[in-house]
Parts: sequence; C-alpha cells; structure tokens
Amino acid sequence: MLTPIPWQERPAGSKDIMWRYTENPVIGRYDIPSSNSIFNSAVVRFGDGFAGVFRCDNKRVQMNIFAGFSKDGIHWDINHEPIKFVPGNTEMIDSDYKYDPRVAWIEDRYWVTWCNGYHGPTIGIAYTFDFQTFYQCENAFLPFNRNGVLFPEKINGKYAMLSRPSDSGHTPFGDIYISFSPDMKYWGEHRSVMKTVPFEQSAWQCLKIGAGTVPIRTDEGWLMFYHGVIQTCNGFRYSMGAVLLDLADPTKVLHRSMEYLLAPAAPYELCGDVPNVVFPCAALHEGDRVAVYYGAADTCVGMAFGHISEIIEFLKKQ
Ligand code: BMA
Repeated sequence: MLTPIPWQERPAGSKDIMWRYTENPVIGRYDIPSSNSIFNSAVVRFGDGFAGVFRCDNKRVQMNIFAGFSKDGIHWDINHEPIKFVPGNTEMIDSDYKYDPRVAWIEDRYWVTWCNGYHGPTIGIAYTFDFQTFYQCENAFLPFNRNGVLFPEKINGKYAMLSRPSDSGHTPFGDIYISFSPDMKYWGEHRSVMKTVPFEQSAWQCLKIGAGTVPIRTDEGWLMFYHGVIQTCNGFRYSMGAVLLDLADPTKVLHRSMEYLLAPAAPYELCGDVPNVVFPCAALHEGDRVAVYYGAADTCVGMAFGHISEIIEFLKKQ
C-alpha cells in the first residue's frame, strides 16, 4: 500500500480551484539549527514515504541544498548538513551556491536539478538512488540560467528540461525554453515554449515566468505549475499558474493560466525575507489529487491542493 499523499478537502463554501493547507507553513524557517529560512524545495515519493531536497539558507545567508525525509509528506526531518556531492558523469565542478532544487524520478533513479553558482547562476544536475549519495553531473547550460525542471520521462528518446535563461542578478525578464539531451550531459535543440503575457491581458505574469514543478502526465497533456512575476512599486510579486503542454511535442502550449491559481495572500506569503512570493517547486499527485509544495516569501514552505481534472477544465476555459 502506498502512503497517501497529503490532502485536505476544499474548504466549505470555497470556489477556489486550488486551496491552501490549513496548517501551513509545513516547514518553518528555523526547522534545522543552521537555517535562516527553508523555502523553494522539492519532494517526491520515496520508499513507503517521501523524500526531498530542501533549500536552506543559513544564518550567514549562504544558499545550499539539504536532503530530507518524511513518512506523511507533512512532517519532515531535514538533514542538518548540506548534500555533499561525489563525481557523477564528470569531475567535480566548483559551486559557489546552490538553490531552488527540483527532483524528478526518471526510469531508475532520482534526478536533482538546481540553480548552481558557477560564475553566476546556471543549472546543476545530480542523481541519487537513496538520497544518501548524490552524484553531481555536468551543468546543463552556460550561465546565466535558472529554474531547470526535468520531465519525468524521456520524450522521443531524449531527456527533456525546461529552463529560464536569465541574467546574473534579480533578472527583470525571462521566458521558458526546453532543451533535450541524449545522456544528461550534452544539452541542445533549445526551443521556446512560453513567454510572458502582456500586462493588459494577465499582469501577474507580465515581467518573467519560470518553470515550477516536474510536469505531470495526464490524458490531456503535461500539466506543469509555474511562477509568474509582476513588477510593482514595492518590488517583484510572484504568483502561481499552470500550463498544459502537448504530450508528444511539449514545445506546444495547449492551454495556459490567464488567471493565477495561487497568489500571495496568506500572512506567511505576504511577510518574510522577500514579501509577496509564492514559488512552486514540487507536486505530489495520486488519482485526481495534486498537492503542490511552494516556497512562501523566501522564508518557509506551504502546500496547496487541487483536483487535476478541475485544474485542466480551468485551463481550458482560459
Ligand atoms: C528568484 C529566485 C528565487 C526567489 C525569488 C523571489 O529570482 O532567487 O529563489 O524565491 O527570486 O525572491
């Protein structure tokens, strides 16, 4: 018997397509002794429970990623030491910092991608079988790039990754691209997937967008949660939307959020080290249920729930 994914029914009287877990945040900023904040983190099924890779910034505010485990997907034991990588398909590469991990199960192992500091941010890749030993591979791209998210299976015989070319700082632009690789080492066939939307049509995603969760295979297409950003007079505001990509050709957008699915509104999303941030990095799904894990205000981790069929219907109406 698989352990069920975390779940709560939609609150009585709510018409929201997605709703927050009432016990949010599920991971607090000080949940390990060294941490200043624990946010933008990725979880997956593992054994008879769950495992994950967590972004913990320490009290010097250095960014690093840590493995963690949970029986129920809600209560987490995060290692107190960051992941120490061993060489994978190349020699060890310098890494000044690591942040915003994603985790995908592909065929026989878990693949971790993250924003890796190598003369600026780019996409780091590693694999693990057990969340104990992590094998670091070649970076996918030249700097600067962020939000590398793998598809959970090969597409036309190749690994596929979404990413967001960016700049060296708090990038004021950015669209989502896809790249393919025969071996997880050499990446090419870079194609545009989706762009920001003009302010007049969907302002929450008019400045930049970035891939969020490992796409979920559905009968209607790949369902992926992403973040969109608007520049306000008080800085960037990050919200969550979703997209359905064509199963055979994921460069094709079938349906996409014009309304957001979740935007900063709860106190822990509005207040924190960086206010007004909802930043999805992982989704667990089971039958028609999905639980999305998102970083809140660059400080803690929250969960939001939805029914996949309703999210798809919502996207089709957009
Ligand atoms: C992005 C990344 C994320 C962060 C977000 C909001 O550029 O740095 O890690 O959550 O900004 O500050």
